[in-house]
Amino acid sequence: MKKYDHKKIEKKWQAVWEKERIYQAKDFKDKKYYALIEFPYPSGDGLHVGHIRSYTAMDIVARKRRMEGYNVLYPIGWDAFGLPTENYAIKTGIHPKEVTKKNTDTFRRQLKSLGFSFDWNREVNTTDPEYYKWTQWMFIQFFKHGLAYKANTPINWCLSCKIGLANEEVVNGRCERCGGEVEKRNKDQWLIRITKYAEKLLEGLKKVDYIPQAKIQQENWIGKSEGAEIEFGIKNHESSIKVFTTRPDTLFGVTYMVLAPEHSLIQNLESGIENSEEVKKYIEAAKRKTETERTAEGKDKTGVELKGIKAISPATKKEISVWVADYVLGTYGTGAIMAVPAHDKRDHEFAKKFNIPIVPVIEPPSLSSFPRNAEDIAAGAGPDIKVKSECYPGEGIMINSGKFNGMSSVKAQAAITKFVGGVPKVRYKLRDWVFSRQRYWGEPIPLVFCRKCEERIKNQGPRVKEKFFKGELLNPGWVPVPDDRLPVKLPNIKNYQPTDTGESPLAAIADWVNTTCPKCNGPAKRETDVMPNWAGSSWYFLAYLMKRISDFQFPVSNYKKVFKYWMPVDWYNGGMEHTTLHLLYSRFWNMFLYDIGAVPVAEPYKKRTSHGFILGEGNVKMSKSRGNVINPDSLVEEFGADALRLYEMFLGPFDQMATWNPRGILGPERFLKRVWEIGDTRIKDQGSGNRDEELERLLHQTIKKISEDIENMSFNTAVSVLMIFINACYEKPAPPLEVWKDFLVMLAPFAPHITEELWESLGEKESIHVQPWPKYNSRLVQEKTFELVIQINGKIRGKVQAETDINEDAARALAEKEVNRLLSAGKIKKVIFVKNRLINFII
Ligand code: ANZ
Ligand code: ZN
Repeated sequence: MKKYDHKKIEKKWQAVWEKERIYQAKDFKDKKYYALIEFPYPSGDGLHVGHIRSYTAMDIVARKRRMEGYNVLYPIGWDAFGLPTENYAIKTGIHPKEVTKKNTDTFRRQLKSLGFSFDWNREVNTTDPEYYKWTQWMFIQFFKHGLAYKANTPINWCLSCKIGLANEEVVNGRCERCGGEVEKRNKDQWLIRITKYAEKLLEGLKKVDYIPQAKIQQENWIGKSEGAEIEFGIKNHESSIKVFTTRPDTLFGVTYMVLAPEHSLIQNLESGIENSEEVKKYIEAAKRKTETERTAEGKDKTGVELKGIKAISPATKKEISVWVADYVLGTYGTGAIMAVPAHDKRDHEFAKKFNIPIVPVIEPPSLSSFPRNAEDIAAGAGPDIKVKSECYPGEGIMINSGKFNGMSSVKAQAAITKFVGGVPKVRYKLRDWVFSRQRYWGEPIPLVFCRKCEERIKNQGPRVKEKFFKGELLNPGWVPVPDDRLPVKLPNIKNYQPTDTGESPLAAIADWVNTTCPKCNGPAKRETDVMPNWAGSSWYFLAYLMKRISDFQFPVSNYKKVFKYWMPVDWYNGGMEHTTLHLLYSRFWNMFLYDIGAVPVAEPYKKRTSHGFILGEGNVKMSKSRGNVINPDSLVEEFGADALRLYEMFLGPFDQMATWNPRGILGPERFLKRVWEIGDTRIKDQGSGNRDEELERLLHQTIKKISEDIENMSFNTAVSVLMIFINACYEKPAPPLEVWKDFLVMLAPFAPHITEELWESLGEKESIHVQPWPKYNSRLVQEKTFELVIQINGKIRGKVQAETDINEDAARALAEKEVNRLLSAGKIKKVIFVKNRLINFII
């Protein structure tokens, strides 16, 4: 027997596949299939075993589709802008471009060593100027259509590093790099109006096949709420407090109001606030907290009353206290609430802590012990203890609500809104997308600022303004760089450290910043913020279709034909951690391109699934500091890519978390050695005409099971079925050639190298990876025997293995033997026989 030399075999076939381009997708060959994985960020750590899990899974799907006759596109590229690379550059002075090149070279080598069937011909890199010229062009489309605007928004500011941090760099309210304090600071930044698409993004979810968790997470993130805006007057003051509430039915139960610490009204009211020092101190402290910290459930509620300020309830006309408290956010609704402690849990906690009255206004259908009106409570009657200590968030019958008493609370929503002149309102949790980073390693935002153009827009009448793009009117002075001057390239610089003022390091490059206005040729300055990481990954599934991306010219409509052919992506697998950011951003981005006529479908992904993380031993995260990161290179070296691929699929249910077991790969390795032994020695020696009905049956059952398992991403059970099959073969002198061939074809998507080698050794001239996927014979799939259930008077009394399709007489004989003792007690009056299922003796 030849040795199973995985190193030699794997190298050999990888070279052949590359040369013969068997995984190359062909434009416009009918029956297309687009399989997609989330392209990696090429970090300095190299490929992670978690990447391999997801990529192997989709590789198996892609390979099966090719065998089913589809023209498959399974592409790969690099999401290469990002902070780790930039931080590394700051530390070492090595240009991020060089770092990226080195890291992508490593990733490419590693991915190739695993035998993935990627179409390497279409490799893209988001940091390639030919790539980001398109990202910039698309940003300009957002701008031209009025969906990009500059606004003063808070950023995370590290007080000791003196730089703005991305959200993911803030850990527990502290700077990830130095551990220092982080506070919110306001800065002018570019935002993209994703909120305009909130409803469309929700609607679109109805038409796609995403795993339920992904849909739910997106729905929650978009967070649609239907309610009303209601105004409360302020005593002796001309301004008012507007609140957004989803429960206008509880209006008579409002016992205080809260303004978010960011609320601008606090400044307006300042002269009337008796304890304004205390209030200011509270607001300062709130600035240091993240939203998650502020709103965490069970967190001790804090707040300060605005002494001297009273609001007037539009329902009862009574005076109520006004507070500032950080559990109310400045960024949601109107940044102010009407608090109803009897029916809202957060308000309830707050009211208990600060001894604020609690007035129930809805009686749960099951409880009737509420005091009937507010006067009773004021008179000291007090609500039932049970009611006072709990709060009832549900619907029911109105009480303590004047003329609305007795009405159902659901009906009261509209009635009370109308009664106080409120306005029905739909709100979304979704916020506009902050699209600025004060960094270097990102796509430059392709806009310049021109004073002269700003003056022209500001000073001229509406008639003249028609010449301008919406974005120019929204952002006077900002002018987009014309298409023929794209890309705006990142200049080479020496110092990647952000400036003291928190500006991007680009701001320090005077000859890059100073430019001329493309509109009026006057002096202008470039925008120095760059785009966030999420920009390039928002449309990369289109970039793959543009093939040699640099060959293509503007506008996007030049690619309509290829987009139309390939889109949408048929199956997209990726991490759950990307459901609310990347997945939502890219759906939005594509929807916008659809609306401007650049792409053929609104929803980019037909189907979305997700994989579970791989944890290190002891169920802890794999990390450098723990020293438990698994290096795939040494596993490929020692056991081979095929063994590693099989092990990753065998690790456990694909959609669940799995724990890495260093000895786990031994099972797949043993399996492959058996495959090799059978294929290399026994098959070659056999003559034709060999038949084995038992193995044939098992083969067809295996085909059926594997075919279904792959579609359901149940890869671990698929691998075990393959193992069962090989164990059965191993018991025999030699499996028949035709059976063996089908088995190899089925194994090929999982272990592409060994199967190709054994296939070739059978004298086959064409690659195993272009063979048709085997079909099963449904007659053979049926078990030869089944478990006959034996009943006596309808009760199960025993079970016995019987031949499939056994007739009644034979079944009766078998069954009588089995339950002989029990039957002898009485006379058999009747026998009920259900073919291939059961026999029932009535005695
Ligand atoms: C009174 C009320 C009574 C409320 C009640 C709820 C229950 P969703 O459903 O998530 O949209 N709210 C409004 N703006 C807020 C803000 N900026 N920060 C914190 N909370 C805010 O939540 C809407 C409800 O959350 C609103 O309805 C308001 O409290 C609160 F029995 O008004 B409600
Ligand atoms: Zn100008």
